[in-house]
Amino acid sequence: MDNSELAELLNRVADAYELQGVEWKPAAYRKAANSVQNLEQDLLEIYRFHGIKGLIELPGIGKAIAEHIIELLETGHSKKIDSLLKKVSQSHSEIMQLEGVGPKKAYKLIEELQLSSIAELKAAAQQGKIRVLKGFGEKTESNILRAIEMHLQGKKRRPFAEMLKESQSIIDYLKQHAVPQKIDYAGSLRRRKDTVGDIDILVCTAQPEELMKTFTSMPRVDHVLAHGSTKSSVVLNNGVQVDLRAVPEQSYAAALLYFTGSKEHNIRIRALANRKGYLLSEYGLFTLTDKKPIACNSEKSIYKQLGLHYIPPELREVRGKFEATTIASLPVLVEQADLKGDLHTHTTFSDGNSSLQAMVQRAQDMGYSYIAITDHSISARIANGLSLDRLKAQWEEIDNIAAKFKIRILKGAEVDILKDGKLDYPDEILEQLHVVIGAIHSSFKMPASELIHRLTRALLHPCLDILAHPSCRLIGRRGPLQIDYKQVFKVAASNNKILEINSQPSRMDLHDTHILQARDSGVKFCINTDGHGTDEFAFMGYGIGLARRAWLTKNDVINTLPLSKLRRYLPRIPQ
Ligand code: DGT
Ligand code: CA
Ligand code: CA
Repeated sequence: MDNSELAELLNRVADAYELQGVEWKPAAYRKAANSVQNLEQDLLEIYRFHGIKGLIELPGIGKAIAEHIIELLETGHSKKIDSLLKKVSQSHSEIMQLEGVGPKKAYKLIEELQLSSIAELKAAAQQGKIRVLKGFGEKTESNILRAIEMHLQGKKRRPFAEMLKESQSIIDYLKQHAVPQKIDYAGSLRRRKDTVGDIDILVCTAQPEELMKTFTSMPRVDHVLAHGSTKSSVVLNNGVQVDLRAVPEQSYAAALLYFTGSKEHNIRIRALANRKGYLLSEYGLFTLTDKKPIACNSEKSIYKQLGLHYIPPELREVRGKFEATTIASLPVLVEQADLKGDLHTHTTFSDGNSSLQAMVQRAQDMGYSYIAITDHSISARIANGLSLDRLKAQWEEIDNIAAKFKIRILKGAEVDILKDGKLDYPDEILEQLHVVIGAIHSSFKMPASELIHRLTRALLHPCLDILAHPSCRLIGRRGPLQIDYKQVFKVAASNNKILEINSQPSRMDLHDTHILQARDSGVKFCINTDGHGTDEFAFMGYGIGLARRAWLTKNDVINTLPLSKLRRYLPRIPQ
């Protein structure tokens, strides 16, 4: 059982407890699942070398859960978990996770309609069988239908981070077992799109047959869609499709360009090549008249031959901006090394997995010069939000440890934007916080006009600095707030409020097209991890990818500024 399989199982245990109305356990199992999912190392390996102690040291895993995990690792089964899951099938979990359904409604639907799959639920909704149930109306029925559609779509496209990890493990496997000369992932993954349909991998090898055989017989392959000497496709046992292409060395650069896409970028660049007297294909760059190959050993040299600057994969989309990539100079896109700090992090004070001190230490080790500690506010009960007393205790702790660190620790909070747009701490407290991040965590389905009013009121609060994960979507689970974003961007821009680009794999929020729109309205951004443990600082790269796809430079992102200049945007930071 590998980490992903184990994490999925732990999540199902959480679902099962949730369906039964058990308190606390669902959150505990979800925390453990999250922790396992984010591990770099194989859990089995940790257990082998460090025993149960190694497991308990991991964030979110206590003794009881560790014991179940060991049983699973050793035997593939756990008596308690097996009997629990008998009552809750995979489909039940899926029904429960539909947007707006939740455990209580799911339980009722499953019992009263005797459901065993999402397809049956869909049929029931289409036949009007849901609206007649007590507590469900016509509106709920149509909401459920919409949620099912989104779920089915979400199944097709997966979060970038999950697919990146998947592709890296396949590349590692192929490197270990087949020794390719060159190997890269391409497609939407290389363009760092927020969701990825399938994984495309390109190789150059002297033994394509052997490599293809290694690929199609990898242990995680569920079935093979195609098997050839230059092209194979498989579906892994988690449903992810992987396409592999093998090309000769002289075609590698052109093939990488081709399979990186996007399709629309390819079409434009090919047309441009034609206009300049060339033929560009996945096999190489040739003269148009006599088809003579022009040696190009990198994508850069192909672009150069066509009179273009190197276009980073993130910009290879069509956004009415292709022409911009062909003229003068391209912007220097923001990159990880530009960031001076993270302005959205959680600790064990609220729902984080690592202590305040551990978070600060890791941020310092990463070379940051500041970190904002932004635990949840009082109303966020599920997230263990901080009462005023506990918030003040946190300030005290920050003051006590500050001298131990070179990095500056900013006192912040992720403050709930309540239904009426008020912020969840009194003004005299907000005024003492160096960083106030406002966030919507409930009532996502209010009418658009009320949502806009709610957000506007929050953005007009003099103490609100940053709007966290502005669209509130969860990839594949909850769609973005249904509002006219331009209105929000306008209010943010004219009041100097910062929009967050949240790097959590399931959020990736704002989405790139919204970032482009917001920037055109004059908004500045802040790329944060919203990290709930020291291992989550590594998520920053995902947010950077989104920012780059939206053409952001260092100047658009406030956390590239040194502390002294950051005060321009966060004026309550003391000297
Ligand atoms: P995805 O998988 O839906 O997230 O998106 P992509 O962009 O990875 O698309 P995919 O996997 O269908 O194809 C990989 C790349 O191969 C694509 O970005 C560009 C190239 N490609 C595929 N089909 C065509 C085509 O019909 N024409 C051109 N010009 N390029 C194509
Ligand atoms: Ca793809
Ligand atoms: Ca593909």
